[in-house]
Amino acid sequence: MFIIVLATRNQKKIEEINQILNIRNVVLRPYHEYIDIHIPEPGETLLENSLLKAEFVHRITKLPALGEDSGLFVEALNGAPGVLSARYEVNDKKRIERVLRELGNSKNRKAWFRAVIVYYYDIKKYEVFEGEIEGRIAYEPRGESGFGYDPIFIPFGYKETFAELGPVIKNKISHRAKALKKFKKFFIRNFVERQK
Ligand code: ITT
Repeated sequence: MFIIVLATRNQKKIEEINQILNIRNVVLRPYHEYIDIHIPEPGETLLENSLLKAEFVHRITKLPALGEDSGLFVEALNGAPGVLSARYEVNDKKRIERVLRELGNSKNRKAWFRAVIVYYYDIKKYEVFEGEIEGRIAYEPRGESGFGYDPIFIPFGYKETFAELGPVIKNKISHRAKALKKFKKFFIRNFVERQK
């Protein structure tokens, strides 16, 4: 059994990563099973934060680690909340209210989610994977599923928000799904097929 430690405390992210990755003989374990600490995210980019999380967890556990930093970027807000998505307000409800308030009745509602994943597998050895999905911001929150900004994000080509579409569709098309699929390909090529 091959263990990969997930460098995230976000339970919803953990569920999504588990549903999307699903690699035979690979077990994903959240890092709080090894150490109970909050990893700070002081970086100015998703990559900096993702790398910091993955490297930290690898150093502590000595196991391969997967870091993920993501965010919602709104064009009319000059890319905000962006890398500050998790820190924009104290909870999801307030974060959503703030985005809707700042956007007001703006006709330009273009937005995109972005995820940067770092697979840190040995000292100074890591690989980066990115995924993005474009869409627009709804005028009010809709739907119950998912987390974060899902109730106000309508992916391109759909009328429903991520929170209305639910996990089966979201986990096929999301920023996280795109980045994780690239990782899965890399992982299978380099760590599974080589052992055959
Ligand atoms: P970890 O750092 O422990 O992984 P976190 O929630 O703080 O958990 P990030 O720092 O990567 O994660 O912040 C990402 C934030 O961006 C997240 O809290 C949401 O507010 C938002 N976000 C990212 N992906 C999202 C998604 O798929 N759906 C809705 N919101 C998302």
